[in-house]
Amino acid sequence: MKFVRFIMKNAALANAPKHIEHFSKFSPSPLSMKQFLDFGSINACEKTSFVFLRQELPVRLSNIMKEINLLPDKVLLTPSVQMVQRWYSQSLMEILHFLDKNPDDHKVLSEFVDALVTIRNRHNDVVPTMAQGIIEYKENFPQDVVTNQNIQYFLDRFYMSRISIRMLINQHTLVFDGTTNPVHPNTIGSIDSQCQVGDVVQDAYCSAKMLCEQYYLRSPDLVLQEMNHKKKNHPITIVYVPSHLYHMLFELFKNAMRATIETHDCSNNLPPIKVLVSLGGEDMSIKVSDRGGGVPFRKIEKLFSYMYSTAPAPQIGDHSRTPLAGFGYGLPISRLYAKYFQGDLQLYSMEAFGTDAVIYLKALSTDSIERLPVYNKTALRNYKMSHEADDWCIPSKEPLDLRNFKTA
Ligand code: W6P
Repeated sequence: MKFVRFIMKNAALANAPKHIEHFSKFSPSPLSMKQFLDFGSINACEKTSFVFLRQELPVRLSNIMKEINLLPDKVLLTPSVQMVQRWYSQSLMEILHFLDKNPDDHKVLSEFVDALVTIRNRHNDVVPTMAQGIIEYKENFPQDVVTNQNIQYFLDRFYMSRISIRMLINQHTLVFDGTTNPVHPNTIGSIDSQCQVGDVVQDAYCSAKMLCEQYYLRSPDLVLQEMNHKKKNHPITIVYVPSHLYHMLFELFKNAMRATIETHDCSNNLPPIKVLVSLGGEDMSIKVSDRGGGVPFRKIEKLFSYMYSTAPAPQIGDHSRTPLAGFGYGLPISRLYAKYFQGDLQLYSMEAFGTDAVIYLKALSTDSIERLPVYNKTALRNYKMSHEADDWCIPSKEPLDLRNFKTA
């Protein structure tokens, strides 16, 4: 019986490429914060959301599946990446089942919610599984610059696509699960229309502080300041997904705390982590400043590299590494969360002193529009390119011997 199911499932997946071909010809449709809120407010219409998602989800899935196929074979053919690819095919086929269903049938709508929940769970471990794929590639092939660049380019787009697909699924399942959320009247799905930035800073700091104290038995203090340009002394709020903001801040605090403690090993007083939240007409910016000794400029880009930060999982009983920051995909994925709604995350470090990490978000919900990868000729070219020589000289290690240039 298990065997029969296995055969049937693979037969169904065999049809996937033709659907991917079709749906990848459409560009994803980025939604604004306002559109997300409209789907879930008074005129909330589950039918409209269903009809939109049964088209949009296949488009977003197919667009990124075309890019998975552009990965170098050494990466594409690893067992982990193959597994992720099957999950995507499976999920695509499950959504396509709804294309010929009647949107006025309540049973169809509730089956759709169930299907989305199943799909979301299937993809829970995509990030560690892709990381395993990178490890498998690194173990079996010598690294080269071109493949590394391709992987960085791909994973940024792939994880951004994943963030956006999960956002769509979360909004639909949260808004239409038949319950309201009376505790937070301002939240619609995962969006808070009055997200108090200072509160999220405090929450993320507290969680990082607890982790930090478990390992180092102490932690730096937080000094939080707000600068609200229009409404002086009013708490700063934005329309945003608090869980995304929390994710970014938690990551920055872990890094800032580790750096602070490890550079003040023998000192009794730790310099505090200073956070400045600033709201202007266009930007809402959050600066997290530590005095943790900084990072040399040359190494800043590496902090965002999937390749550099992919290390084999620590062995059981290996206590040599702390769980507090610096491993895994925390920083690159935090930057994707910031970019997802047209923001950014940047590091400004001064070696020997400390680091400022700045999160830039849009102050206006009308500017907060999804930033989505699209599979097109330009994307295709970016995978094919950069096999050529660089157009900047390689600095020589040896001093130039000027005697060779002496005229007779
Ligand atoms: C550091 C390295 C780092 C990364 C991200 C955020 C803060 C910090 N501080 O030393």
